[in-house]
Amino acid sequence: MTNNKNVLNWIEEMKALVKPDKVVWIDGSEAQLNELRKEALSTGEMYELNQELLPGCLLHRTAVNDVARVEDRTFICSRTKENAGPTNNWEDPKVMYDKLGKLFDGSMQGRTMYIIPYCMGPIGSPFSKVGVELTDSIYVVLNMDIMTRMGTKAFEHLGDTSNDFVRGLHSKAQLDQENRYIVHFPEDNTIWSVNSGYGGNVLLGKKCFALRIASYQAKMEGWMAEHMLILGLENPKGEITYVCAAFPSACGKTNLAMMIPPKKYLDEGYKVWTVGDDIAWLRVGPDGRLWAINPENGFFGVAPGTNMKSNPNALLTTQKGTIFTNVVLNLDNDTVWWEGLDKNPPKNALDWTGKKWDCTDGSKGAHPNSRFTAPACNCPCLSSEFNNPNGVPISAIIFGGRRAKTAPLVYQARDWKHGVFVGSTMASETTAAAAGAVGVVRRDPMAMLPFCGYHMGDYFTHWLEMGEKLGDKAPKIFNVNWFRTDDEGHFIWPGFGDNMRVLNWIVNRCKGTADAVETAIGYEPKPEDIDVEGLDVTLETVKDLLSVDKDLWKEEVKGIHEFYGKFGDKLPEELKHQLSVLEENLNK
Ligand code: GTP
Ligand code: SPV
Ligand code: MN
Repeated sequence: MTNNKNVLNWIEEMKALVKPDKVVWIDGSEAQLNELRKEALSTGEMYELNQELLPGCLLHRTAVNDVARVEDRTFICSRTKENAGPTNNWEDPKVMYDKLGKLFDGSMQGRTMYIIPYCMGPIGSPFSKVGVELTDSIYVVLNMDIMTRMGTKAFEHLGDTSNDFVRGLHSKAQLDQENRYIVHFPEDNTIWSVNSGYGGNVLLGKKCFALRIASYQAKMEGWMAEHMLILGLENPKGEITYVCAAFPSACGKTNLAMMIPPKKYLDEGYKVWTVGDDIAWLRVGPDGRLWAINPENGFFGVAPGTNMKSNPNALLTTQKGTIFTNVVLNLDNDTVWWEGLDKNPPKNALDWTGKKWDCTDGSKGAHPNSRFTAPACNCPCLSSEFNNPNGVPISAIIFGGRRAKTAPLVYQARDWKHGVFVGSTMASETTAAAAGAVGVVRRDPMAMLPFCGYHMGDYFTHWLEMGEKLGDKAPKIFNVNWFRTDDEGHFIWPGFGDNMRVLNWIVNRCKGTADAVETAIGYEPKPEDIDVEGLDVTLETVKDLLSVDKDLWKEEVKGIHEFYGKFGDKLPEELKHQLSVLEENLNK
């Protein structure tokens, strides 16, 4: 399939290590994929769903101890500890290669090794980059087919001589939790993942390559790899404004990217187009603006909470050619269910672990981090620019997270530098997307804490440098919070499609047609400029959602000081300055 010696030599080396019984080159053809599907069905790795109701759809269950990303077992093995920085786990690459070498040694004996060539980004785009993943999992092959441009065409994009490809090695091995490692060697363009079978740990094109390795490449090559959705908002005149938004895992990217505006806006002619729901690669274009592509080709979305009201476009996207992981199986008709899909949980069903499930006993049927892997081309609101090799020009960058208090519904940074400060000080409650406690507030700069492949202080510097390059063509930067709660813990803002009302203010700010008031933390809309017509939300509530509680923010400043303290000399002076400005503003 390729004559590229760099690829062939590396594969030989890895083969000698993992010692597979058989090797299969994945060409991406339907015939080959069908054979693999058949095999996975025969071994029970996959379960075939109702082919009339859900054509091409399959169900998979992971091991019960293997349901989310494992941040404490994820390493950035830069040559020096300094280069991985204080927010990443680090081990000397030599020591790590040695340690994992033992786990990989013979790990594919009695198994088949699949060689997956894949391209992140449209084939032929100057943004795009190739990876090769070696794996012993058919689940990985079938998911990579949905999530990337996979097969022979990826080798064609790479060419016969290039060495610019990411070397990914994955083995399920024994799915041993104690020996589970997700390890990145940024200077070697290499990822080794062992003892897991869960999405984010094993679909190496996604977080491992497109964020951790790519963020390092981006720093070296002068671009950006970010945990961001990309959407286009079309107004009644047919003008489309593109924005990116960085929210931590399970904080609403897929939902915002596929949002359906409220009826009133639809009637006026507003539309939202999805370019991406998780990752953006951004470059300065020939016109000096920031341009973005989505390196992925599908969506690996959170199932719970997805329904015809919250996100109809996502649900419709999953009705064919989709792999469901860790959801409920309805035994009556071989369809799937999860919490928040509808109010009729199936009576005759298996839960995500494959055990008979009694929906009345209060237990959850689907895992909170159960997911669907769905082809982008299924999405009813997919942007016509999805495959554009040049990407789309970005007018705004939106940061956001889950904050019960403190962060207001929306505010705008005074300029790019202040925006970098806002992004670098983001905090959010943890979710089920990663193993560990849920609902604990932690700092998650730019939603990249688990995904930055180098020293986060250098990452902040890189953001500031990108701002210098962009000058007055830099996107405007905003922060949003859909998750403020009342005293009973209920979300105050309706969220989902109604986030359009906030997005509209953001876009109008970019166009220079909306007003703002200056507060201690940045520019906010006038409460009456957030349109609440048709909502059960009063002007008073909007005021409340926009309020900046100075005491809470003074506490916030303490937290930021503590967090910034970690970065020592690597913390840019500019960010220290921004923090002192915030302190001054709060004391005024
Ligand atoms: P990853 O795929 O993990 O990166 O997550 P994501 O950022 O794409 O999050 P997603 O859109 O899948 O949403 C995660 C959860 O947040 C789901 O259960 C949603 O129902 C919920 N959610 C999304 N948007 C909103 C919102 O505007 N308001 C409220 N209250 N919940 C939301
Ligand atoms: C996330 O956790 O941010 C995800 C899912 O998008 S995973 O691919 O598992 O990282
Ligand atoms: Mn994500």
